[in-house]
Amino acid sequence: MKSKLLNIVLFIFLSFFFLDLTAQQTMTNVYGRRSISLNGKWNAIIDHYNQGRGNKIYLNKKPANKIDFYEYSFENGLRLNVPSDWNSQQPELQYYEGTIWYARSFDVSKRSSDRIFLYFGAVNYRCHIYLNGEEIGSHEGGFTPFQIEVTDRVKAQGNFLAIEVNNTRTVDAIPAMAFDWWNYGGITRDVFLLSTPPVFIEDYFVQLDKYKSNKINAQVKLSEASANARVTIEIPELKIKETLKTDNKGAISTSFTVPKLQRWSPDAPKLYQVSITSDKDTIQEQIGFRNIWVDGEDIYLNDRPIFLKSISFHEEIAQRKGRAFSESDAVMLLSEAKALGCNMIRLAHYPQNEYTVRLAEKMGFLLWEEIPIWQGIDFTNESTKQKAGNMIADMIMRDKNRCALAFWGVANETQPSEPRNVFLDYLIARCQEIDTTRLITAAFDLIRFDANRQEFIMNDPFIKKLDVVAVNKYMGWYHPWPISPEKAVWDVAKGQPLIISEFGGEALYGKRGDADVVSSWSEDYQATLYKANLEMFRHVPNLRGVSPWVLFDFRSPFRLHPTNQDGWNRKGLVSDQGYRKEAWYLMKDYYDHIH
Ligand code: GCB
Repeated sequence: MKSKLLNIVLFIFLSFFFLDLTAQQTMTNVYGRRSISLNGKWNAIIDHYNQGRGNKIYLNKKPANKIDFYEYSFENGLRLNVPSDWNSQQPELQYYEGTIWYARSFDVSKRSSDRIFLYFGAVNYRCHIYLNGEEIGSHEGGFTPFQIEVTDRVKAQGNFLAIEVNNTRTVDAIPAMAFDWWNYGGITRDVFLLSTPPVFIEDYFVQLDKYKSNKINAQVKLSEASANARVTIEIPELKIKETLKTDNKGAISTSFTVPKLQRWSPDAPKLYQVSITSDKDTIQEQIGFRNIWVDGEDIYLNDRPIFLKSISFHEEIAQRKGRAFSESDAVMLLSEAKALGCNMIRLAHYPQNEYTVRLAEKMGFLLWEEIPIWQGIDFTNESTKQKAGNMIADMIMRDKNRCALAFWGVANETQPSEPRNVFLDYLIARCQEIDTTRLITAAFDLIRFDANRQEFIMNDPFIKKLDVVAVNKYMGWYHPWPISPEKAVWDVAKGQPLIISEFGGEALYGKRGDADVVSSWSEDYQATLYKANLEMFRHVPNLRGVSPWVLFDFRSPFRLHPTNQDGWNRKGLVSDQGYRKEAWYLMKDYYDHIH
């Protein structure tokens, strides 16, 4: 009893302690703010035995007299690009998992009343942030943004910023100990200093009503919870302009009826200029409007049933053997998906950078975005559950104004259990606290062939909680065919729309081989596998979309075969050198003909 009490006291103490240092939810539309980029070359120190924090290397001390010495220096050592991963920047860092310190100096010329926020697009996986010798925040989670207010901490000149980054895999992390992609460490996305007026437009949510094609709903929240501040929303092309006064939470909520609206769709990705103005602040961005909902076994986009021609990729540029992080990286990844004839991207398996999300919307892709609840997650761990909830909330807060976003994915390949159900219920609730307009989905790999019924079936009652059910099924690769593809009958998620969210097999580009032999790792066998799967899809009655795994070969320490894999997952339709494999053309033909 005593020790239980002690634990509770300790828990409360630790919660406060960590809360104090935790980074804040980011403001909406960072790319529309006044900002100073802190991207570029940073100094770095590899700290494999975690000595830096104890030695307070973030103080960046220099010997001042004859007896002083310091066993570190940020100058004249390793230099790393930010953003980027560290693994691709030095051969000896390829497999590195541990701590690396990043540091740089910066100056700030600010208007006297400005507030200043330090913003990170993503740091993988944990980090502590030190400014001018003091720890000012920490963050966990490798794919979501965070900010820390530094208004009262920055000087006009000579600020010293140090970030202690650690990408060690742990059982309580998300993802956890093993996953099928490279564990790229570092400051992997943009770093900015954002400046705002004292009271600024912190958050807004402007989207078309889920079902009504002529009703735009808008909510705006100021950074200060005070009533009677004026907020104006304007969409000039739709002749919308309305000024409202905030309630005592500093928020407004309204809706507009628009008789003539051109809705966004993959074929015509129309966006409108939206501007929001408050007393001292103004922010603009391009927003699109569309309806997406489910009725029975169909998914409706703008009142018409749609078949989702999807593809997945990791946030990686294979040729560079590193993380993708820039707009030109996004152009590369998305152009290949466009060429394949896709109307959707399943962003695997974590929120990818905002350049990709924003460009995908402009290019006409629907998006499925998920957090890395990828196998092996400890569903019994309460703090992991809280972390996952925060991650999904951060993802939605960042992207909720992107009409391209059609799906929030809560998990990939989980096994039924009570703790799993509680965990996923919690994630769905966290999604719906912020946004009830998107479709909720999750990918399962539990399909099996029932020999008595001669049918593919799945037994996981949790699917009833989802708008759309998704399954990953590797027929012809991990599972030999128990029946020929043209006879394959599916009785899975009847009454709900179903997406085959992964299928495929590996082929080493340029390798010819026996088209019937799985272990030939040949383009010929991969093509056979695609033909068979595409045939099977014709017999899945509630199939409303497919998403082959995967667009590009990607790096993964999961993959052990020395010659055929060599640390790569070779299920790509495009090779690590950017060449299309035979199966790419089969998929292209399928997408060109299915509607
Ligand atoms: C899966 C996973 C995906 C893997 C893939 C594979 O089911 O969702 O992340 O990369 O299988 O290649 O085995």
